[in-house]
Amino acid sequence: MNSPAMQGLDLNAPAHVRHPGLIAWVADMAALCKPDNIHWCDGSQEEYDRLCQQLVDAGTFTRLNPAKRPGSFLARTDPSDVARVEDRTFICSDKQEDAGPTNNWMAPAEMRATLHPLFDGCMKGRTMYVVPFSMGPLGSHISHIGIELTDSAYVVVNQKLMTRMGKAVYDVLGTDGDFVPCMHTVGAPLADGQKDTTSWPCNPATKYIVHFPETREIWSYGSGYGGNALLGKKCFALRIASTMGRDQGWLAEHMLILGVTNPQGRKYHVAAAFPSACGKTNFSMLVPPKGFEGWKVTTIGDDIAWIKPHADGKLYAINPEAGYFGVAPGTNTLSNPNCMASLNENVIFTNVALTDDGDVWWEGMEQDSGSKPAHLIDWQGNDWTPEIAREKGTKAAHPNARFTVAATNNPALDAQWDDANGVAIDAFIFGGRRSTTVPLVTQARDWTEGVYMAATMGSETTAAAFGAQGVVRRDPFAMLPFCGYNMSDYFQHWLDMEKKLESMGHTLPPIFCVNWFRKNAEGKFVWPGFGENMRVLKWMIDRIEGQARGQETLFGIAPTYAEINWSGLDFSPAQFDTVTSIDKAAWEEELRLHGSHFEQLAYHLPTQLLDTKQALEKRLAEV
Ligand code: SAT
Ligand code: MN
Repeated sequence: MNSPAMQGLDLNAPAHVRHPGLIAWVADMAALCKPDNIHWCDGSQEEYDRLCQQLVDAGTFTRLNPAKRPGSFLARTDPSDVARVEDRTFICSDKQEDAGPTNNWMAPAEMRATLHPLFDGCMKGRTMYVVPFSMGPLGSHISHIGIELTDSAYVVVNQKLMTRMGKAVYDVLGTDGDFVPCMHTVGAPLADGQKDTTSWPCNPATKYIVHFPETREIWSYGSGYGGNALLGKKCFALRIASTMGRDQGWLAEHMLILGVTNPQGRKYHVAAAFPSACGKTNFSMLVPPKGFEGWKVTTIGDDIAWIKPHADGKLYAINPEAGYFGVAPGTNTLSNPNCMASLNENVIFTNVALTDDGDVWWEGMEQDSGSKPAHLIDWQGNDWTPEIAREKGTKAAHPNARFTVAATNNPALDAQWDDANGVAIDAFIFGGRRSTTVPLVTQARDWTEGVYMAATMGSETTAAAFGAQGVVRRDPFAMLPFCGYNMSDYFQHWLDMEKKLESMGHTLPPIFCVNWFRKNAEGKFVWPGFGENMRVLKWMIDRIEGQARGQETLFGIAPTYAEINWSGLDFSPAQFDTVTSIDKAAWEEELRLHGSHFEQLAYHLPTQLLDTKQALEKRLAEV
């Protein structure tokens, strides 16, 4: 073997790493990537502080004013490296049909031949960090382990906040435990003696975010940002884990998990899927509004859920992550007071604006302070004033600016968030962003109809995200960019859960479909959202408890006006009608669109979904 020792690089594996397979893999990868050094991360606070200081010295981090944001930093990325790159993301299954029509695919051998020369020498002049992390509580039967090799100190410190990262992982791994190997490089090797000329090294020209589902490997080249680089998140916990779930009979989902406790102390757990940047973090940290005294909402997770059937026939969920990588713009004490409180200290901010007194700012914060600051340094390091913003339209913070923060900062953190057994799921919620057509809330009449609702959910694209405004992008289960295999096989996997759980003697959790985003004729949102979503959540619990009869509609069982607790909110029956009405013509068009969506997913599309569509068409014809 071409060991790094042979090239004069000492592998230096610490004594607590007792896994020969892991050590051999690190040796192979070091031989390939040719870093100057290898650092085996221990996950200690001392290591975190040292790397943060190193990032400050390199100009990647700005230390924020300790009087305002103790222990916090601002990172500014290269302007070309600000979000996940879906068009550079690949699922390299052996067969193309196993990746399906919603994923980019390349044959594994061809992809390996593409990546090999890119990774050869890619870490020259840099340190290779060995980052051991557990997705999920350490040692939980629902958890899985990953080892990320990266040449980015930014990734290491983010992984420390986002995962259970450090030495203890090696105890779980032992001498032969399974782990998902995660290779990451910013793709910017340095020649002998060359120093970085930028504080955010990356490869503006070449990026690859690659998954090999059969061998459960992740290879990421060229980006240092978010889900492209923090490989435990979308790459492992969703794309690779979804294929593990398919093979092993469980679910890896793009879902928040929350606990909701009623005034009598009865607690329910809900898992909810919404596309990225649709307010998942806000919903997971919801503060019950006026009229809901005695109710409590607690956060288990804000983005990803791993859900496994248990011997008692219930579905148990954990949050594989240990922190939040949330969108900053729009976050304020109205949209999410718990989140704002989470951000008081020990936060890494990426691409937000810097205030003159060394604090952070982003669009939406003016709602708390009453006005915009007179001067800022924007996310690209340029002067920003309200006048400049008006003239040039520049945003102070990048629309996808993020905060990284440990879950333990969240004042609403659920007491069971780190429970190795997970929490039993009582309901699923699926929601998109639709200004028309889809009502505020309905409950699927059965499991198959719920899967249908999830399979056809969509969001209207916002200009910032994906091209044209107002076009509905179907995002089944909010998994479009995250399902590691054929989407129709994934639908089948969900449908199969029904028999599986029923054979264990369990009734399945009800499935609800929500849409907070209906607009009126003037183009204004009608539903107030945020904390007021509690009213919808309570109706769901009433349904679970058999307290609300609801009414049949085309698209499932909906609340009557009288079934919602309106105490503390002025919301008229007419307004309620605007957000709940079902328009026949709009639904005829909607079902046509479901049809073309299904045509694209025709390979292996479960016939039950086509049957459900037909049943809906029949109902609609009778309206
Ligand atoms: O960058 S992440 O993938 O972590 C967040 C997102 O884009 O959904
Ligand atoms: Mn997400």
